[in-house]
Amino acid sequence: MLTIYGSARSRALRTLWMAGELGLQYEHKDYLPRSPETKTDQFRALNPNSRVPVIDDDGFVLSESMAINFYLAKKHGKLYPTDPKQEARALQWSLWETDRLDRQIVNYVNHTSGLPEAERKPDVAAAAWAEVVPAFDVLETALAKSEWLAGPEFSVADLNVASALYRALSIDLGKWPRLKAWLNRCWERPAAKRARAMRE
Ligand SMILES: N[C@@H](CCC(=O)N[C@@H](CS)C(=O)NCC(=O)O)C(=O)O
Repeated sequence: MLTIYGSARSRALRTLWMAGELGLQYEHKDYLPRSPETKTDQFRALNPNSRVPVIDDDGFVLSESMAINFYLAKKHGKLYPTDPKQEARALQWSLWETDRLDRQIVNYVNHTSGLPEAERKPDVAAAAWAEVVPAFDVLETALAKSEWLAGPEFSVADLNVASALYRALSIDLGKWPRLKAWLNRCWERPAAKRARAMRE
């Protein structure tokens, strides 16, 4: 039995989207980040970082959203590039996103619209945006060469990067038309819509 720990209002959104793509049955422990459930000894035994998502797949416990999606896709033989070069490309984009965009996009959206006005810090938003813009430029250039990030079709690479860019759906992406079209293509998938509905 697969158990997914983490609310759709967290990075577990990525895991829930992947589970939907693969048609998996799972138990959902709908824990919010920093909730009391994530501070228990029982949860810390699963993830000493006290963070979500975490999965327990018949006793195989794994954290880190990108790694979880690679594992699930590979195990179930779907959305996983079998060619070693495309597999490496999928890893490249997932690691790149974690480094260049994961926190930056959250900081930008939180400090421009997400947080209550009194808690927003314009300097944090500006610093985040200064990193988001060149990263979006990189994606725009890559998507001019290929419709998908790792190979000829939608894969774990697209799911990992597009799911992490959930908050970019509320940003004006007019400067990056290919990025905008790709993001919409990804989020129009039925499993993406179902995951999104769990959050909104
Ligand atoms: N790199 C980790 C990040 C996990 C993470 O930071 N999760 C957030 C929720 S989106 C969390 O649980 N935060 C709790 C905290 O900051 O204490 C991943 O991608 O899974």
